[in-house]
Amino acid sequence: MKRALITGVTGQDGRHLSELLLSKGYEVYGLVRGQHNPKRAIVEREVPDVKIAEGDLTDQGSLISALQRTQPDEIYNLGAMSFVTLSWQQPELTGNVTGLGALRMLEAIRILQGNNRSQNGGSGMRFYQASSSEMFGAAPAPQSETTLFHPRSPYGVAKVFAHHITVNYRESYGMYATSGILFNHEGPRRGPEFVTRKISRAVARIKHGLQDKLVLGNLESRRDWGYAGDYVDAMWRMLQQDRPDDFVIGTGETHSVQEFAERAFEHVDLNWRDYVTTDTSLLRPAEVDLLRADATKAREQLGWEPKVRFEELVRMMVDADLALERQSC
Ligand code: NDP
Ligand code: GDR
Repeated sequence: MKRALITGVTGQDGRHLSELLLSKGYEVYGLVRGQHNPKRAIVEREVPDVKIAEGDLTDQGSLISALQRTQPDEIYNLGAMSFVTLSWQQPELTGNVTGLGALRMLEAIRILQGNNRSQNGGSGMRFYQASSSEMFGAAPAPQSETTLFHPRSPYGVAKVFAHHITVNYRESYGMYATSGILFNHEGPRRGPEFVTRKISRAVARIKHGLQDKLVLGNLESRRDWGYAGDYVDAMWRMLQQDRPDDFVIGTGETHSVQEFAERAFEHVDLNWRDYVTTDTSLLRPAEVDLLRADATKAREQLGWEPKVRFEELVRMMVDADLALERQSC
């Protein structure tokens, strides 16, 4: 039986990936930080077969101990301070967790495995780094594996560091270290601080009479939005390749924040214009205007394609929030 360790198991992707790996027969360990982490209960409820391993990406020793205890074949480094807006308020913490956290996990693997250049050979631990389309930032679309990075936030900069250090450990030590450059992916498990979930939740609450308006920031920015359940499958496929590599994952479609809001309100027979207002305090110091993936390499080499498209994603999220909010009525 294969063993996997997932950092960020309490997050959106961590829970989707846990379900996927458990369904494939893996023994799954999830790294959880903190003394009284309220998200731990969510993991225990939604994916009870995940075994919890204590640890924090800012604590090198805890990562070495977690690897020693769990002896994983595959490590998925999904843990991060992942909210772009907050990264301007807490840039150092973002660099520490999102950037240096990846380095610490790579160091933990290197220390435990030694510099034996066992790029795969079947024996080494395989490492997956959760890289992001935010690394592209202001780079022209469509963005692929060969597009130059131009990050626009402390978060994007931290992810660029994590990405390059992953490539560097692969080249320096022959480690099996792969980086998945994923474009935005969403779903009912998305945190409420992100714009798609903020919209779907507000639409549901407005429909149920629990809220009367929705305040947003930049309506013009465009994102390549896919479904998280599809994207964790791409992560797993990457670590099944003979050789470590980098892959862009996205749908190839791009839509504005306004379009997302339009579709979401339409789904419950409301007009977005009657409810949405904007507030300049929600604008970012530097924005990423346009993201659209060129995921040709993933399609050809991994056989990966997104199953859920934009319209279905919007409906799925609104329906899930309608059901959730109904309980509070
Ligand atoms: P979430 O914000 O939902 O989850 C982030 C996870 O990181 C949480 O489990 C959180 O734990 C954990 N974490 C935060 N700080 C630490 C720390 N110091 N030590 C250990 N774990 C920590 O993110 P997603 O699931 O959406 O994303 C997963 C990864 O993929 C992230 O790295 C994100 O940056 C990246 N990514 C996401 C994309 C997306 O569209 N969703 C696209 C591209 C990349 P806790 O619950 O304790 O806070
Ligand atoms: P993003 O996601 O920054 O792309 O990062 P987010 O949903 O936060 O923003 C997307 C776009 O929407 C605009 N926007 C708003 N955003 C938020 N959060 N709240 C608002 O009220 C609002 N109004 C407009 C933003 O300006 C932006 O243009 C996500 C995260 O998951 C990262 O961790 C990940 O790496 C990238 O996706 C790919």
